[in-house]
Amino acid sequence: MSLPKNFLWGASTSAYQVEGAYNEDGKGLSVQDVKTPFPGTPNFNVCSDHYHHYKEDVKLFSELGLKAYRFSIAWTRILPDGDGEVNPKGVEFYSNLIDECLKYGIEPIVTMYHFDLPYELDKVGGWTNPRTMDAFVKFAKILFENYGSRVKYWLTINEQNMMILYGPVIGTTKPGQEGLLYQSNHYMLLAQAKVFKLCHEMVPNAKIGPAPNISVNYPHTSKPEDNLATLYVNAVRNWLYLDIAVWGKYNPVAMDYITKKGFKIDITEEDMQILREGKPDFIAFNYYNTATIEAYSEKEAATQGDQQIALGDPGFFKGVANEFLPFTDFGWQIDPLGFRTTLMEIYSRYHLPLLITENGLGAYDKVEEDGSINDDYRIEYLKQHITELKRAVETGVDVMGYCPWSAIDLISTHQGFLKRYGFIYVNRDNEDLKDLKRLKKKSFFWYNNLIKENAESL
Ligand code: BGP
Repeated sequence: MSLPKNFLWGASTSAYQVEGAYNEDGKGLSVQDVKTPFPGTPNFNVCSDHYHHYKEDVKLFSELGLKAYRFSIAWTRILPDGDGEVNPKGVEFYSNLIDECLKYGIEPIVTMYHFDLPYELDKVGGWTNPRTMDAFVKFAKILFENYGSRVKYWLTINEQNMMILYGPVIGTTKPGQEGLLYQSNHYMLLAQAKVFKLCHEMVPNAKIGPAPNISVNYPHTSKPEDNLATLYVNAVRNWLYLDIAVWGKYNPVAMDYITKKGFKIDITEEDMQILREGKPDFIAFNYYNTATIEAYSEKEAATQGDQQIALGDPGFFKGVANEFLPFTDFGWQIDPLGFRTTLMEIYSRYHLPLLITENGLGAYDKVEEDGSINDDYRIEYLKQHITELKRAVETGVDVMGYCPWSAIDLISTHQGFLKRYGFIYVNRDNEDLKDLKRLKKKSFFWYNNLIKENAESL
């Protein structure tokens, strides 16, 4: 079974993790710029300094053979305070980046918002305030006006579900806002639906979709209670977001959880109309692994997690280790078959083309004396996942492209530069910026070859 000739072999980054230049050329501050980094990890001021290296980086992406580059636009470069004056320098930077991609025949896939809410909007309540929803629509309009003729693929919000479930870890939920979590979620969903509609009106040839983090999870045992707990996790983590994006309907199981947890949401009939009217053309999603779930008694204490280590919610569900799956060096389980299952399940539910916008292995990479980086573990991880992707396609799942995380090393949300994902090594660490030199890893040459042969060998 062959993948389509126009398959979007890509790779991903996000603005706040790769660009640096956090206060240059008129950029405003985002919540990521002002947050306190995890102990031992750097701030986001320089990152991989992609802002100043973008020409060199895009040239490397073309040598890598990328057909697509998925990056995000820093809202605060375009609108420094979130919804006021446009910053022409910011507009120019992404215009140049897009042109640079197109020059090499690389399709830009643009995420509008990847965890970096403008700080000025955060100060007035962030997503708890409907003003942020209007600001996002205004921001999207500026992007369509400026880049609509050149960008064919748009993604609205990266991992909205993870921002809701793990907001304090990602740096997107402030203490005191917890009770309004699902009200914020509702405003984000409304903003997204409005932007879907706006995109179709303003750039009818472009395609747009959501970009949550989706995985279909397992009950730990065949105990009916574990199965029910898993149903809740899948609804709260996955289907809540996709049912609204695609059908404009709140998932009833997720709604039951939201209500029982005591969250209040103000939903009007007009809102539901907006949600029904905004339709995506495809579903993009990030996949790192699955979770394994047990029932969780109300009497037990809550457990912590991160985007990929399932949290526990007393009375509903608890994430436990899956005894059949290995772990990465950073405690995330590795589940290529779960990737196939997830692709098949999403496609069976929604019948829309799928685009993988993140998947990859965070690891400690070592530069050898001769400058080589032998990341065979990353090659193995990607090989296994792409093999399962092909098997999903064989069963009839429509997959548009695959953009692993990440095109180039960048700052991880938790471990800074200790945990690397890129095909291209960036010579810096958590303490020292060094020379920021770019080095091709072994996985670079492997991926380049895989793209050339359209993964026929897998
Ligand atoms: C996803 C985010 C990315 C990225 C990735 C890896 O949830 O969308 O921004 O950071 O996870 O996570 P980490 O950096 O924590 O290893």
